[in-house]
Amino acid sequence: VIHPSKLKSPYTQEQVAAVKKDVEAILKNKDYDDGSIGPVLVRLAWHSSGTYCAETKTGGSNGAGMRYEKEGGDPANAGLQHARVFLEPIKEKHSWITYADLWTLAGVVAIKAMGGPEIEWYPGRTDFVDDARVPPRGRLPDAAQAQDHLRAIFYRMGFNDQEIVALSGAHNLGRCHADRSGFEGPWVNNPTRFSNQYFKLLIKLKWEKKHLGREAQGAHWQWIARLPHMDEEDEPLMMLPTDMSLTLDDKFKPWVEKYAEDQDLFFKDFAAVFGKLIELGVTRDESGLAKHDGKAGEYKSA
Ligand code: DDH
Repeated sequence: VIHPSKLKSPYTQEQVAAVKKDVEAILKNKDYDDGSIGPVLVRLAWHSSGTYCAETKTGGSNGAGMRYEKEGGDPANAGLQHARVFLEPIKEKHSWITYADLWTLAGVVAIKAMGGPEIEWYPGRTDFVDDARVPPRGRLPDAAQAQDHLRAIFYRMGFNDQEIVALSGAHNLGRCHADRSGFEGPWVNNPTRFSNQYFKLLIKLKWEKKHLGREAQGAHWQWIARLPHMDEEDEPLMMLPTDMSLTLDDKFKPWVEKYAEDQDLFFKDFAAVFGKLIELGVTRDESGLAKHDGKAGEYKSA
């Protein structure tokens, strides 16, 4: 099976560079959240990929199933319509790019622009023409749960414990919105700058349980804490039950500690694992285009 870098690209390098430039240009947005649409673009790339099931070879970013109500209307994807709407003018301008490629590329561009690592991205994803192959709901993680659930969800995609912790470091970016997930607040004090701060704070701060009283949305409580310089009126930082479970597990915790100590190691591992995430289920043929039957096989190495 051929590595995607060796396959024919459906787009020229100039075309890809033009889309990257246009994504970079829309990231800063003073009217949105913390001044950047970067975090929600990263979440779009992740949620479009994170439906993958290695056993049945279904789900994943190929197909751009979130355009359909079946996937786009999944409560787990609440809020991602904003990300898709932000990217629409870029899709209109560069109509040759598929949604599946655009959503994953935008996530990679956003991570880099927010100070994160360069992540390898390969083109060739194709869009479904109807919703027949859209993966079932319920494949994305539920933040109210703990380690066992994280393992069930991420092992299904083919990730190991180290990769689960590295991927979770994406919560350096962005925030929770009460009207989207039922949780609220940012994980770190500079949520538009990619770093290993999330791991440092997970270990260092004294986290307290805060009840949210939103049982209807499934969110009962989250963890909150403030940095020494923060006032009582300042919005506190937060951790989801799943985030905290990384520190309560013998296999996960050593990785949290390593990434808290060594930002270079975190960047290197994050780049590798995010690159793997956006390739899940993308099986291209010799023309460089991904099929929807999962038959073209998976590449092993370059
Ligand atoms: Fe996440 N995430 N995520 N996450 N995520 C939320 C926001 C963001 C979980 C739950 C939530 C990953 C893993 C997990 C980002 C990236 C990644 C929100 C808040 C919840 C809840 C949504 C809202 O209210 O707007 C859970 C649970 C897991 C897990 O089980 C590990 C991963 C792997 C990534 C990734 O990108 C690799 C980003 C970025 C955000 C911020 C979005 C925003 O709008 O800001």
